Amino acid sequence: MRGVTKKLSGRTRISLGALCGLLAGYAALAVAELVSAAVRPEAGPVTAVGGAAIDRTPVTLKDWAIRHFGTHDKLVLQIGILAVLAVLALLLGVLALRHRRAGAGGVLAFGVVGALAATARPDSHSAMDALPSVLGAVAGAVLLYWLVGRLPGVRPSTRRVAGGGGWDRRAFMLAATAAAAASTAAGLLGRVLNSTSERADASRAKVVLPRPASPAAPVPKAAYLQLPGLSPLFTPNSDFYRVDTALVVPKVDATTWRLKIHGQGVTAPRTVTFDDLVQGRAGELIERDITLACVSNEVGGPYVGNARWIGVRLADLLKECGVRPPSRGGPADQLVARSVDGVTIGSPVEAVLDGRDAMLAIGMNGRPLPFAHGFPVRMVVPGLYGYVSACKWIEDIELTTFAAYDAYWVQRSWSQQAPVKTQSRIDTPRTPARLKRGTVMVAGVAWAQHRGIERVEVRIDDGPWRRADLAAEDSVDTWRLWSYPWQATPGSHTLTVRATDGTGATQTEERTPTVPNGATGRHSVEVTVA
Ligand SMILES: Nc1nc2c(c(=O)[nH]1)N[C@H]1C(S)=C(S)[C@@H](COP(=O)(O)O)O[C@H]1N2
Ligand SMILES: [Mo]
Repeated sequence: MRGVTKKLSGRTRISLGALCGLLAGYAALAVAELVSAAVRPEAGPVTAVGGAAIDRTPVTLKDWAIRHFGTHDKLVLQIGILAVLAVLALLLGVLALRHRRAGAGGVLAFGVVGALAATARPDSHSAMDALPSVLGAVAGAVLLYWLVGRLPGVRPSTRRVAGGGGWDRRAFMLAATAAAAASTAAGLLGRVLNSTSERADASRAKVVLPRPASPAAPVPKAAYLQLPGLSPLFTPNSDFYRVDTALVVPKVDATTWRLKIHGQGVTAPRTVTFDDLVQGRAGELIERDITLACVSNEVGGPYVGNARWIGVRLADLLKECGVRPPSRGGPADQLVARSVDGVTIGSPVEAVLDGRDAMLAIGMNGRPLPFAHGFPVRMVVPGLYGYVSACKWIEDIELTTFAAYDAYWVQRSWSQQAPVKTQSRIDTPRTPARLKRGTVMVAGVAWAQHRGIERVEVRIDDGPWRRADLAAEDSVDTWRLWSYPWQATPGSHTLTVRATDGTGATQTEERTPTVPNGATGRHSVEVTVA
């Protein structure tokens, strides 16, 4: 007799069936990963299904995810998808014990789902995007059919029947191990190929940021304030918050990048290259310090940062294309920016052309834009939340009306118009600090982009509002650092902050949620003094 023949207990059979399912699922994803490297990294089934899930996630759940997982929200989603797939693969494996064809067919069905998701993505321009899912599923289905066939009692081959329902355990384990190893190799190779986007990397490495025709005004020394726990005036790129829908950060080759400007009232449509921007052929290069804020930021939250941007003044470019603001008879009141991954962001044309430093940014804190922050080009408009102004990986600008088109986030219940709300945050101390009596430096940031911050006040418990010491203003578009030396007394205390903007309006006490156009309310921290 060849190999070890022995009857399997029901439970062992089920475990082995489940193992076959898992291996098949693993092989399917690995092959899909490898194929996606040849097609397009974003066409992989997990990325495609994840992207579709993000687009369909109810706003409250998305907001909750951003709040709880922050920048890890996407990782959590991917792990979730993999966990669901693992369970389904186990079940298909067990099903295949009885119905080998049905099990394999189930794997193919998942391939169809992945293929549909991949080709339906807004950034999909080719039916080729179905290939990773389809080929992955075929590999998984074939493997499942074949592996399960080596288990006893599954459409037994005449030879094994002769063996008396026994099975060749060693041969099975060898086959399973070989399948796992081959899948791992394919998956890793795919990963490596997918993570190297040589052209985009090379194009970014080659960028030499131009000298701006209009440099930023020198930052007053007194605008800086350094205290332990306090945000720096400029947020380093590596610490800058990131909020977007991209499961795979788009890696765009700057040398082939193009931006198309067209639409209502665009009398001279134009396509600009990265070189046009760098050489100043698309408008004056300006350098400005602008604080960016996310509408999903809770009171006291982390989704706000300040950077020095270099870019082309958007108003110059738009005027050259013939665009006029609505107040001067222009037909379009909405500028819709579209990114390479299909996300659209709608900004008021009036705001973009009203003299503020709206720009097509190519530099962030002295470096080309990081890929995660929109390389090669993104929009920045002071005074508007990111979701209505700061399109990353921009490739198209269309002039239209708010009546005619709802941009990505607006379709998901956020407001069409969203100027940044005046906010202030206590960076130090943080709940639940335990402090020593005596002088405690309370410090933080306050922002009201394009209106400026005029005053920041701090209140201890229910006491009177006291003026904090404001660091000097860099510009009306940047946040201001502040501090307040507090004589801490023993006990539990609540410290609260409020800001007043350049128009004299004080931040409201009323608590509103982030949806639909930004949270209001005051930030406070709880501390205990011993
Ligand atoms: N293409 C694209 N651009 C985008 C987004 C996005 O999801 N896709 N998110 C916007 C949102 S909601 C914000 S707050 C800012 C965040 O920019 P950052 O990630 O560079 O901080 O980018 C904006 N631009
Ligand atoms: Mo945002």
